[in-house]
Amino acid sequence: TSALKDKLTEVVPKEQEKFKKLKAEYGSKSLGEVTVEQALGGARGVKCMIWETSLLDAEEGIRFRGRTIPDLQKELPPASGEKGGEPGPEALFWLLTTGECPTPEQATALTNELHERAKLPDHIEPMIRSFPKDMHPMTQLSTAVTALQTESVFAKEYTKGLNKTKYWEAAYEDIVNVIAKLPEIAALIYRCTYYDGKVAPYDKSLDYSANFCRMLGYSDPEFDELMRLYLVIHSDHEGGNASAHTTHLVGSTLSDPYLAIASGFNALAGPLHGLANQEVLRWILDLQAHFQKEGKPVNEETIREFAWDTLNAGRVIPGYGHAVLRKTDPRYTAQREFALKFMPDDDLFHIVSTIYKVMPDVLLEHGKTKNPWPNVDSHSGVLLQHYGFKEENFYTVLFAVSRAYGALAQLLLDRALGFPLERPKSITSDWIVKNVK
Ligand code: FCX
Repeated sequence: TSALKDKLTEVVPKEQEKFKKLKAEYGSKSLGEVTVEQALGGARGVKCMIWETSLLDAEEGIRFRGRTIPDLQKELPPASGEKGGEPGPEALFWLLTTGECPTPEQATALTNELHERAKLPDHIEPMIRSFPKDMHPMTQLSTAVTALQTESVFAKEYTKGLNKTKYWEAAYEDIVNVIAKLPEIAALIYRCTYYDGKVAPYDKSLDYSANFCRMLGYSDPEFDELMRLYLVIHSDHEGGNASAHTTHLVGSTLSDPYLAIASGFNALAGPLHGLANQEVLRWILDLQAHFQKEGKPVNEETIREFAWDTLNAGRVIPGYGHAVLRKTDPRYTAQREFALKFMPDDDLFHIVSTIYKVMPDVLLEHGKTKNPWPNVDSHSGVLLQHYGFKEENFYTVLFAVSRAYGALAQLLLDRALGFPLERPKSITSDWIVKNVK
């Protein structure tokens, strides 16, 4: 049984009706023009995709189904069951897919459903164990999830001749199954790459995040809270970002959810996107080591000097700038608040705070980036380090586990709403010269 699937069976026909009306009423209206500059510039600001689960405002940041991160912290049930605790990604997934906040019972029902679906098929574990230790964890993740595609209900049913009206139901099975299996896959990659390959037994009495932490090898309840926060805030950032968009695009070919999310993970693995979190941490550690060697303190002046060295070498400052945001990312702020509460005296946190003081001015003076403020990746690594999670090459895998919740919630809606194959029009430079007046 699935409480969420039952709920979606009520919600989906209403959503289908809503979209039918939307098309009839607004179908012929314009969403704005597209300039040559936008076509050359990575389609920034071109409105041509529907993404129901979240919306990004340049000034205010992300809202999930209309809710800010502080709203989620108030309105979603805490995963630990303790008042004031962080909600987990299960409760968020309920909200993203149905548009409604779950009751504590509904959130728990989804946690249990995920536990029931978590077991990996036999071929995955030996495959991960056989990967070379120097294969990047994101490559391991994407390969393992692609190999998990043997389990796709959508692919099997489609081959048998699935009726279009049933697409979402088959997609639901794959989507919830893949989310359920990610913690063990990620934990296997982590334990095999950096440790003895032993993964703690799966504990169904815990919520998704706490069980994930145990399998990774962490048992501090504070770290569980951090993991819940982490998995919630990295999940969704509207549809145009590379990992979400890739998942949506690949899924639009009716490639099944396993293949679609593995493609999204490959996009997340780029240094301008999710991989920036590992780059940030490296940048901070390099900075620390550099000035230690020179016998200088890490302060506003030396950070400024190091930032200019990076910029003058033709590199970007990781963790700063954004394609849409024009203010401090509220996902950064949520992590900063966590740090102020749980680790106000941490050395690396102080460095992150000092970087925050000086970097916007440096980037403004540099004069290139449209957004001199920090993004989500600027803070996450330092929080993980505090709890002993030091392997920065793995950080993007945590981002990926979270991103699966958001990108797959929308993928479910894509199939429920009958969204077609995505196929924007491309043009050549000659076409522009000939046709654009
Ligand atoms: N440091 C130095 N230069 C930067 C910069 C930064 N942090 N951010 C932007 N710029 C530069 C760009 O490289 C570009 O230079 P160019 O004209 O020589 O090509 C110029 O400023 C204009 O870019 P802008 O329009 O502001 O930014 P884009 O939309 O093109 O790119 C990203 C957005 C996020 C890719 C860019 O700000 C960047 O490279 N940041 C550093 C990497 C990073 O933190 N990525 C994570 C983003 C996000 F939160 C996530 O997906 O996880």
